[in-house]
Amino acid sequence: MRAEAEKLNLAVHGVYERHKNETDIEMHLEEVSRNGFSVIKSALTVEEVDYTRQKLDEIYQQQVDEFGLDNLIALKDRYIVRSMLAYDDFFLHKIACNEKILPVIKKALGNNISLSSQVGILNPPDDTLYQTAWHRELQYQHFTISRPIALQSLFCIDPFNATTGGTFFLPGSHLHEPFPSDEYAKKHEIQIIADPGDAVIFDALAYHRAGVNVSPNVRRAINNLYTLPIIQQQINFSRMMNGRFKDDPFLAGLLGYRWETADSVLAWRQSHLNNKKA
Ligand SMILES: O=C(O)CCC(=O)C(=O)O
Repeated sequence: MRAEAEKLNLAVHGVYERHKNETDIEMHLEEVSRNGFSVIKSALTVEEVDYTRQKLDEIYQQQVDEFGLDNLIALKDRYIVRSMLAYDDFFLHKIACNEKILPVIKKALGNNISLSSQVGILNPPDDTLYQTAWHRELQYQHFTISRPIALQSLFCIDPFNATTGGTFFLPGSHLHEPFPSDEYAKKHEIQIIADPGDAVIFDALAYHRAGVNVSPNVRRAINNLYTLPIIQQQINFSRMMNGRFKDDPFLAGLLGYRWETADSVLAWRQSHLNNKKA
């Protein structure tokens, strides 16, 4: 991709200041900064996609059995799989810490990152997802900010297209406080057309929505929300992991061990003292 970009040398007139990218990571971040989203091709191999598809369905069935389908329907949480990385390390290493995605997230957010949520979406052919309504992942928030505090990676596990109901984004919507008018949204929405294994990186303030799936098959996706640790995790992964990966400096942050609220002044001071001595 860099080689293609280097061939371009667009003529400009009256331009003093011009953005230049040295790497693909910077190019993706330029797209995220201007549009709110960027597509990364082939983040997963064909074998990894197959494994993900099968495991997503298995974990979903486990969660349905645990909580009951009627209860999930009552919560509008049907077709949603939660926290797969606590069930299978594949979802930690190959999805949340994906080697093509994580460097982009780290370049934007730094090394102190918390994973707020990891959610699988099984967009069904014969029903409509709650997520077809426009939303920001940072729900109820109507501010903009000069640099991202939360980014997402949305993995395409099945084809994303007009028939399967690929995700729609509103370009630049992370740069404006309110949701735009309905006419504007209808006119400017862009649907992601992507292959299984591709992923979309996006600003958590960018408005997006799932499309309606009119194909005969389920459209699976996985949404990871990475935030600065000033934002609370949706589900406490460190507790679900039960001490696993606590000694890994990066994963201890990603899973939330490092950001847990201290129980008392004494506990806070003690843990800071232990860190200083370590
Ligand atoms: O399923 C999709 O295409 C989008 C899912 C979504 O909007 C979400 O997880 O927030």
